[in-house]
Amino acid sequence: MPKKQIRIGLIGYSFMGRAHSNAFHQVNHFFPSKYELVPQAVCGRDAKKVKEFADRWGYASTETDWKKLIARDDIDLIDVATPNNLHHDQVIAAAQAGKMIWCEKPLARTGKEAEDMVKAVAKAKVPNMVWYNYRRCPAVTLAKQIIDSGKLGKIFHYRANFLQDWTISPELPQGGTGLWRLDAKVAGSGVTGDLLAHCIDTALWLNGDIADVTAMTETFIKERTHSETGKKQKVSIDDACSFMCRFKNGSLGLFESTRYARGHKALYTFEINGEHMSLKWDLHDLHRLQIFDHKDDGTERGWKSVHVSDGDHPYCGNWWVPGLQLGYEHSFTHAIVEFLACLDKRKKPTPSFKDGLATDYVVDAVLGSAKTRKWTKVKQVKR
Ligand code: SOE
Repeated sequence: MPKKQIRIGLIGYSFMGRAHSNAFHQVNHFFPSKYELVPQAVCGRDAKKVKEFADRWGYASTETDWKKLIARDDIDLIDVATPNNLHHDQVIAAAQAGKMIWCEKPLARTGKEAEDMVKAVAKAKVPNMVWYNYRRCPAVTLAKQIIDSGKLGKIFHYRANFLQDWTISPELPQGGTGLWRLDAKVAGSGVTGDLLAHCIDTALWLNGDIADVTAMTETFIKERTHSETGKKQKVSIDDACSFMCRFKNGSLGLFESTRYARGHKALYTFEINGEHMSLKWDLHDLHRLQIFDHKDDGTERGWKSVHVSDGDHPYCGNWWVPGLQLGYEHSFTHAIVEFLACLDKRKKPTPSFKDGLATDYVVDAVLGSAKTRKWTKVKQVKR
């Protein structure tokens, strides 16, 4: 039977453009389904660079104006892999053109922007997904399955960190290609929207919604040269953020993120403690899930480190033989696998834009609380 083609128009071709493009190819090869993903066109402002990218990653054509890309009728799905300030307009235009949409995280710079995007896809009734890829690491998906089985019992604690160290030098400029994450106008916020957003998305998925938060943020380097203007300008992103929260299920949450933890490159860790069982995960060792089960025999009780690579572990059966581990890039492939499975069953894919909005509301509450120094309620999203 001929496959149903999904012709992709990618906007943006940097770090995430590569991560997504790699996933398109891997899905076709490793997770054959009734769909075939076709890299139809890629869009970026620099015609020469975008052409080089298209040749390397197998895109049939290029555009330098995203509005033209969205207007094309040979594109079924728009994949937004641009800096955060562009998500809002690109997503809304894509929805109005009736395209399916994938959007890089965070969905938007603020909850307000994300609300517009959620409304646009609801009105257009187009399938949508935010690239919160860490949900789709096999060990994290396994944690979700174990939690959903009820084996943990009542949940008491959830804690997560995302630690990096790449902005410690005061000489590092802010703004422009590669460094827009340091420019609040473009990024929306610093570590809260960039890194904690991942931790929040996973937490909402594993442990349910957050009711309220209390937070503190710090900007350690107050001024940096802007790479586009060449001028010293105030830094208005949060360099570090810690927050406490209450989940609606009664458990307590503790989150920390910084780009000033010397020695840590992308140390995303989470731990969940239940009445009977605890689970721990670490992005630097992402193919392992640590499990402590109090129901184990007393003499043999202890933390076990499960190498998540067996055929019956999530997604693993489609890859290599047991024992050969998967990495960061596979999480993007699995995100698409889930999207296609939902498309096939006419179900709404996740993480959806509504899920993205829920995370943006937590980010807003965290940043708001850091300013007011007060406990702040999180706006809730009906899902
Ligand atoms: C920041 O350094 C960053 O690249 C984030 O933007 C990504 O979302 C995260 O997965 C890794 O770190």
